[in-house]
Amino acid sequence: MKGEIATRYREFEIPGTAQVVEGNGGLPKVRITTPDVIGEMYLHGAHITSWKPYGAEEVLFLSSQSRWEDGRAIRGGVPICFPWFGGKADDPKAPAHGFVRTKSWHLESISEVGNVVTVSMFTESDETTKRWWPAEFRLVYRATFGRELSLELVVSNTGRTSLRFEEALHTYHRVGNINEARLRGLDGIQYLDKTDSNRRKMQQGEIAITSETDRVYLDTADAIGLNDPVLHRATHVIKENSHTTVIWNPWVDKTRELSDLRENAWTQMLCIETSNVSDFAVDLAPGQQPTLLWTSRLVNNAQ
Ligand code: TA6
Repeated sequence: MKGEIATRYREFEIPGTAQVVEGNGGLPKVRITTPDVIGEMYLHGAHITSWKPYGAEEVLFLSSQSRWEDGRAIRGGVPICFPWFGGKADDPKAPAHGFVRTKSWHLESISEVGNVVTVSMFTESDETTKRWWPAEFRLVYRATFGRELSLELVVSNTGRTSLRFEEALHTYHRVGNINEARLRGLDGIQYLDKTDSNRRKMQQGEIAITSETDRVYLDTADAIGLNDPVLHRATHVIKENSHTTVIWNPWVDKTRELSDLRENAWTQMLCIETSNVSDFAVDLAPGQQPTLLWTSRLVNNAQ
């Protein structure tokens, strides 16, 4: 298996910088190593599982109990939710958060400029996707690894009819201790509280996580600052063409319900999800291709 993956993807290799190797569960992953950054991205779900800018600790949370198999989502890193977010409104049997995070994507290219590496992957409609969603589409995802991590998700409507979808980059940020972490950038923004029957509420001031938190912040394009006094750093999340931000921490009980999260994992993770969901689902005419842009940069020792 090992040799087979390396052989199969040899044409994409950049010696000493980027290789496709066998990852967890035998799944192929792109491993990136430059003087500026270390990173990992699986073809399974085009799923980024590691981003470590030079001199910094791992930025992304990855569950030690994650599943690594076709048809299952990786727990942690950056799952891509598409074409619906959460449950599918008209089909309770449909997979949560859509189907692109549980399928293998195609590797399109790996390129390097200076110490910055861009990996491009794509997936498109097929017999399996049409079982759940009749649309014709193509997704291209470009991930640029450097001292910043930049992600571009380009959705194309390759069919003849208009389509509507939701999308999210469901990023799991690693924190030193969730009780100490603080989020800025959503003050005065309305949100739907999924832990309280989707009641509409207003955010006041910065966010401290003190219980299960599952909120969809609406009509916001603002940058987010995650302050982490335990890891002595702040992470800035900047976005474009995204009108909602989801904030999630499962806390104690919900963590117990999730078999791919260990007992106290909730203390070390916080999801900040750049998205277009709920009232901000995207309508796409044939031939159109909007790009969801997400960039994160670390500011060490911000405290
Ligand atoms: O983004 C928050 C959320 O929608 C929560 O409701 C929670 O279910 C979480 O996603 C994880 O979903 P998953 O399907 O990965 O277990």
